[in-house]
Amino acid sequence: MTHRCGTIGLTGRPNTGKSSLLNRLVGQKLSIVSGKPQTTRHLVTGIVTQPGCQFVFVDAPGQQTRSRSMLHRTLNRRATQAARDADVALFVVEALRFGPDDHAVLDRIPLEQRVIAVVNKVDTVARQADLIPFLDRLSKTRKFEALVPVSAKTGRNIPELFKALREALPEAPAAYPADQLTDRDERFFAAELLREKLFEEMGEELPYRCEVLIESFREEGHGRRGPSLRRIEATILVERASQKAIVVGARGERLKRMASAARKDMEQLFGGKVYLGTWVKVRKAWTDDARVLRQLGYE
Ligand SMILES: Nc1nc2c(ncn2[C@@H]2O[C@H](COP(=O)(O)OP(=O)(O)OP(=O)(O)O)[C@@H](O)[C@H]2O)c(=O)[nH]1
Ligand SMILES: [Mg+2]
Repeated sequence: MTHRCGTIGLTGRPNTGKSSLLNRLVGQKLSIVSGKPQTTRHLVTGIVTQPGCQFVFVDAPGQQTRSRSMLHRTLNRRATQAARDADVALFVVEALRFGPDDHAVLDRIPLEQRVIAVVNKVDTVARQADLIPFLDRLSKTRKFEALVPVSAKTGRNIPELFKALREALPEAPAAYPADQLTDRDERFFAAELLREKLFEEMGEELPYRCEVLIESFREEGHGRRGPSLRRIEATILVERASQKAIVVGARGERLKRMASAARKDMEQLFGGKVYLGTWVKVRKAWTDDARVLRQLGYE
C-alpha cells in the first residue's frame, strides 16, 4: 500500500473558523479561538497520523486588509507564505458568506496550487437547501480539488474532509513520529493560552494592543509522568498605562481571573500542575517596533 504525507495550509479571511477547524481535525485544543477577528498570530502545526497517511496541518493568521501596522503586514505575509508552501491549501469560508475579502485571499493562492474549499459553520444554516446554490457559486470561482461543507463546532462532515485531503496529498513517507501532535513546545502554548484569555476578556480594541511573553518556564520534580510542577512567569505587554489599568482591573480581579483560566487550560494540555505568575508591562507602540516584533518571534 502506498503511504501519503503532506502539509495542509489553512487559509481564509479572519474569523472563518480556521483555528477551530484545526482543533477539530487534530482532536486537541492547539490553536486559540475567539469571536474576534485576527486571533491567530503564529503558525501552529497539528499532526494527525492515520494508517497509510500523515496529515500535517498548519493554521495561519486570517488575511486582512484593514489595519496597516507592521504587525499586521507581517501576519499577512506569514499567512500567504504558509498557504503557498503547503502541498494543499485549505481555503476556509463561512457558510452563505463569500465576499470580496474571501476573494482577495483566494487570489493570493498561486493557480498551480491544489486547493480544497471548506464551507465552515454549516450548523448556522437554518435551511440546508440554501447551501446548494452557495456551493454552486463557489465552485465557479476556481478549480477546487474538492468542496466540503463542514462544521468545526459539531464535527459534521469531518470524515469526508479527511477523505478529500487524503486523495490530494502526495505519496511520501511520514515526516513525524506517529505519536507527535505538534512541532510547538509548551512554552509557546503557555503564551498562547494566556493571550486567548485577553481576547475573551477584553473589549474590542485592546486585545490587538496586547502580547504575551514567557519570561521563564521551569520544570520541577521529575516523576514517571513528567514534571510534578511547571513554574511559568509571563509578561503581558500593552502600549499605554491606561491599558495596563484595564488589563489588571479593579483590585487586580481581571488579571487574576484571566491567569486562573489560562492556568487551567495549561494544566489540561500539559497533563500536570502549573504555577503561573503574571505581570503587565507598558511598552510603547510595540506593534510598530521592529525590535520588539523580532523578540516576540515575528521576525
Ligand atoms: N457556529 C459555529 N461557529 C464556529 C464554527 N467554527 C468556528 N466558529 C466560531 O467562529 C469564531 C472564530 O473562530 P476561530 O477559529 O478563532 O476563527 P479563525 O479563522 O481562526 O480566526 P483568525 O485566527 O482571527 O483568522 C469563534 O467564535 C468560533 O467559536 C462552526 O463550525 N460553527
Ligand atoms: Mg485563528
